Amino acid sequence: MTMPGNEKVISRPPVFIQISYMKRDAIYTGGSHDGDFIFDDKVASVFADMIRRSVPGYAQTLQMVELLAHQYAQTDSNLYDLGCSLGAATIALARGCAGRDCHIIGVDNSPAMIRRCKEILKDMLQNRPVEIRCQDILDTNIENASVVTMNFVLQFVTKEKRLALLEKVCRGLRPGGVLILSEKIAFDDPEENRRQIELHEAFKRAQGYSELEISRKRTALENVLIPETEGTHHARLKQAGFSAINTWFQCFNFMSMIAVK
Ligand code: GEK
Repeated sequence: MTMPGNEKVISRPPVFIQISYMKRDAIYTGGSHDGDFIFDDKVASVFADMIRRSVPGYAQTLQMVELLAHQYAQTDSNLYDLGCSLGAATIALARGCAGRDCHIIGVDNSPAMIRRCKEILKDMLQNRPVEIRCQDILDTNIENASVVTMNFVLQFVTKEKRLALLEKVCRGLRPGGVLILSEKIAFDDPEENRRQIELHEAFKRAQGYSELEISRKRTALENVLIPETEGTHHARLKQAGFSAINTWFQCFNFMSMIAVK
């Protein structure tokens, strides 16, 4: 593909976390599983496989984060990956803005994720300077930013705090900067909501998860991952100060939006 200024974007494979890090997720197969889902060592050790087999379109969102970073990253600006987990979207940002003197910052409040993320990035980005912080994204200062990604992260933030977080992101973006917001979503119509949940569960079955694993994970996430409708997201992004808001991707009850300042 040829971009403005005749730069070339090479279409690359979308799975950025190397196969060597892909230990199979079998967390919900045996034993007892009480309590809410947490991003601990056990989850971090299988996360690359877990998210790939649980989120339809995940690989596509990473591929487009790279493309969108290439399109929107401004020279001498900061690029943030909020809720970076193992750094998959951080790598996509780094690849997208290559050669533009951008500073890349990945943030996650799970020490287990951050430990593993640092190992993976050392391996995969070699000498690229990327800053990885173990911090709550509610406390992260956003400044001089041109691209911010929240790839399936806002859904874990308490509903009451979501607007203030998006306002902060918008304030920290340069004019023309973008937020890429990917989320699991809900639907107003209960019938449609049920249908989309069934389709998502069919996807998980096709990825090799058993009925037991699917139902245990559903219970564990119930109080932790709170999805909202596309309408709620668009209205909130507008209220937060973004001028152009679009959904660029949807697969069942998973969606990715781009919001331009
Ligand atoms: C990817 N973006 O691979 N502050 C910091 N981190 C947080 C917070 C918070 N308040 N809440 C949740 N997290 C990644 C995938 S996973 C998505 C993101 C999923 C972190 C949490 O620790 C976890 O690592 C991540 O957000 C969510 O593109 O598990 O569905």
